[in-house]
Amino acid sequence: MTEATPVLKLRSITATAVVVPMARALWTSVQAVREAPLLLVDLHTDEGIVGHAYLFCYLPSAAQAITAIVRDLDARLRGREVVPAELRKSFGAYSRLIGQRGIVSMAGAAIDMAAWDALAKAAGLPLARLLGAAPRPVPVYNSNGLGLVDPQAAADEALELLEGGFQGVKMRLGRPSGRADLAAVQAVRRALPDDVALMVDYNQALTPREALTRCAMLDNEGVYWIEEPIRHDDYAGYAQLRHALSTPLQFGENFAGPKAMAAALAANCSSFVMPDVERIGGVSGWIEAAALAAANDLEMSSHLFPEVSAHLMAATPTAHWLEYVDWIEPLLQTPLNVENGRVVPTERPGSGLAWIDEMVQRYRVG
Ligand code: SMN
Ligand code: MG
Repeated sequence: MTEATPVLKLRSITATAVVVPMARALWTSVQAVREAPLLLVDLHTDEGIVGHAYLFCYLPSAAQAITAIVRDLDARLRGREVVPAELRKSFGAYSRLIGQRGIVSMAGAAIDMAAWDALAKAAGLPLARLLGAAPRPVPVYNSNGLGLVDPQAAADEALELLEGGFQGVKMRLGRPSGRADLAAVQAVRRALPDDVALMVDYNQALTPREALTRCAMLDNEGVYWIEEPIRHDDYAGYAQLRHALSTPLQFGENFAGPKAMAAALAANCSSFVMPDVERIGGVSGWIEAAALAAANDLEMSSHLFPEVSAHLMAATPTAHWLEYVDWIEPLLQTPLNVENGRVVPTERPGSGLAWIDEMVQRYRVG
């Protein structure tokens, strides 16, 4: 018999804000993102095991605000056992009055992810195995770059993004006119091999009326999915669009927890879903979301966080595509391995995150 896994005691939680230059800028319909504002969260235990997680904060100021929330939670959770369900209850009480959305819920998700990482390390298992799954290959699309650039530049960049064997790429849309978007989509589609999936993402740029016309223009252009054409919470609008289009609709990065996802599924408004681990409630929230997707026979992709998502997708019954971005890579001791268009979580214990301290110091802010 092997020795029982020790119960971990939470000693402290620390947060470190970094701003990491991105190899390829991301020109979305609303904002050009050139640097990744990340928050590294470390959960220290009395047993010496450290659980790691990170957040993508969208705005550097949000990283500072989340740091203050993590400090509150550190004071509240010190001395507790590292048991995600219990930590979640405590976080639920802490955040009930302000509400579990936005940056508050992101802090809770980071602690949940770090706790699961620590537990997996204590068990000597990769996170996928701790969740009852075998680390298995998951199809991955390259979501770096490919913003609102002119059609030729987009076509050239799309080809560059296939390096490493990617079987899909995602381009951002939301130019001033539908014709300009169409020209870019046609140029990229022509440049890509037929068997490479082309996803497109509006980042909520269109009104429901614009979306009906502009998405219809793309309906026969070999697009794999149309992502967030309209406001993320306009479920009636999504249902109407879905009815009007033959190209699948995709959304979910803005689901604020599994209950929001359940409401979207009840409205039967998307062909696919793609929750984001920092907004859906960390690993614990993801498990609930994956069960919802499975019960509804809905294919589920991941949003950002490819390292932990590789483990989560391995444990997701209806796993579809993993979204790959390389933003945190300069800080990682072991970058994610993409081979033949697939990513396989490693057999190393935990969720696969370990920081290069020197690089953390280089990009540290605040
Ligand atoms: C996205 C993610 C993060 C920052 C900007 C845009 C995008 C995606 O919605 O799905 O990758
Ligand atoms: Mg998106």
